[in-house]
Amino acid sequence: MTNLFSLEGKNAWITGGCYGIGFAIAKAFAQAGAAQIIFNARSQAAIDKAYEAYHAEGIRNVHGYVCDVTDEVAVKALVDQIHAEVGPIHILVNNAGIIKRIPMHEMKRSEFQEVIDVDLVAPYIVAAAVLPEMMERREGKIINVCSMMSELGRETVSAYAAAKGGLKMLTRNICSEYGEYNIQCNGIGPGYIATPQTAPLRERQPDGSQHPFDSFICAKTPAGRWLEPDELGGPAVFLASHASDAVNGHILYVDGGILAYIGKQPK
Ligand code: NAP
Ligand code: GCO
Repeated sequence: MTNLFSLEGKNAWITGGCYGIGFAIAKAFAQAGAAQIIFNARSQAAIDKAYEAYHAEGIRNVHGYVCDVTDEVAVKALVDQIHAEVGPIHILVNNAGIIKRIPMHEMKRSEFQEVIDVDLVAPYIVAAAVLPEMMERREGKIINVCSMMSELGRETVSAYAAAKGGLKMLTRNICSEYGEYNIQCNGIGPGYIATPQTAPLRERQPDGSQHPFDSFICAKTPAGRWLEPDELGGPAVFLASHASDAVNGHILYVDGGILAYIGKQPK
């Protein structure tokens, strides 16, 4: 029986795969045998730093490109460059994302728009750019990195929740529109993961005490802890592999049970 979870012979593009969740997913893909790993960032400095991190992990079949995922012209040009320099794109992970934590009534329209552009419009831009080759090949995997905020709201993250909620439905619509081409588009919904994006929510208070939000999330997670980026690797490999060929339009929540749990009663 062939290894359904193998990514051998597959090239994978993880947007924003320099660190955090994207880097963890790329590592897992490499461990699953991916042929080539492709990532991008907005600066060459970030690319160079990421190469060091990949090489430190022994991953050398990796290709980094400077590209802002909100720039449609640059994304389309990068797809052509990847085809010329690396080969086909079998797997796309729309990972790149930002968050702005500002009360909605205080948020500038430009700030709201920036979050929407990166977290919702860019996944559309990048997916639309890689779909033609997947359609022609009649095979492809698209994984959109959603969020707890694809299902839940909270104070100060209105733009992010709107984007991630939209990304859930974009995932389902790509599934609906392109399933006939043997393209599977699913979402992965991380819970609360210890990355630079959530570092402000875990910072020690001036008196050395736990950040209130840190305590809150530990109480909301059955395991009583933040999750690590590497814990997303296995679920991402599943969604990128033939093991999930019959899974389409699904958001796989990797949240340690947050969505199932009312939360630990305060002592
Ligand atoms: P992170 O540590 O802030 O990393 C985000 C990555 O996206 C960075 O590599 C960043 O590169 C890149 N990026 C941002 N805007 C970009 C743009 N316009 N063009 C190209 N690259 C861009 O975030 P993370 O925690 O790893 O999160 C990764 C994804 O998971 C995001 O979509 C996030 O919303 C989602 N997520 C995170 C959590 C969590 O708890 N951490 C939970 C659920 C979902 P730069 O260095 O250039 O900024
Ligand atoms: C926040 C966090 C979350 C996480 C993630 C949860 O401010 O609540 O940043 O939004 O990033 O999206 O799944």
